[in-house]
Amino acid sequence: MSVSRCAALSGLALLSAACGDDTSSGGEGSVTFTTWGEEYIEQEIPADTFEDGYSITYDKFLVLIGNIVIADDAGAEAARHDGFFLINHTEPGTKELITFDGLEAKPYTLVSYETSPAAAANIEPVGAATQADVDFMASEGFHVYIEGTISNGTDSKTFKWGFGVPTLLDECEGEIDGKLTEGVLVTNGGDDVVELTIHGDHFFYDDLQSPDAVVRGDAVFNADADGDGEVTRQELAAVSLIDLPPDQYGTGGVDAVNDLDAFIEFLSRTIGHYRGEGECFLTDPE
Ligand SMILES: [Ca+2]
Repeated sequence: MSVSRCAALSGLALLSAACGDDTSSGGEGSVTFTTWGEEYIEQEIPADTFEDGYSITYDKFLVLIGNIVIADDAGAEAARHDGFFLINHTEPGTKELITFDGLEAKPYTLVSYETSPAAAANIEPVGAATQADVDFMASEGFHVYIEGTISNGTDSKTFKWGFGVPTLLDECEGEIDGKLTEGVLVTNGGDDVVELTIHGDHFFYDDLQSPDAVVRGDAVFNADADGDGEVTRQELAAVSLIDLPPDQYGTGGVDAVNDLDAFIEFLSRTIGHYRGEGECFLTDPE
């Protein structure tokens, strides 16, 4: 892979040995995976992020990340971690998950991970996450659990939502020093640090597939049918998408998403990213 990529970049064939990112000289390096929930989860999603002026603060943001696999362009696995890490991303800062050492120095273009429910025995709490959090996530079958507050500047509602849908984030790519890179790049003596970034605003997107989706709060805020100040998943499920404004909450080609709860459950599968804004191909694990 490095040969063809170098040749393509240089426009010259048969010069691979003189080209590239110091990956053709042999040796070994490592890859470290970290995770971060960004300011949106640590602090708030501010009103100017929302199309309709709402804002969000999170009090708890538990997410399971695991089954990390590194493979080369031919699909040969170089490293794998079977198991999940539980992170509470309201705890500030980047959390280190795992380092794979002794990898042959070369590009590995196929990197994947999961955000999926898991059994307690397969979950390792990270940082401020506790064994009680582990047992809670496992017994409920959640891959993500959030507690927070949505505010319109005057009034606020709380929410406590857990979602449990297995998701494989495959063929991840993101930018290294501004250059879009598939997977990871192991260099001799180097450590490629990959942030598996979690995006806290995705729960509030108003379209499942359009790149023009914006972040909205109105429909969620108004879903509190019994007016007790908390928006439950049951109340979200009572909101039919056809009753919302026609230019909002489009489902694209996604089937069987007819209410606001199913809509947000689908979005709960899209929170995992790669090196900040980088993305993966979302699918069901085998
Ligand atoms: Ca309520």
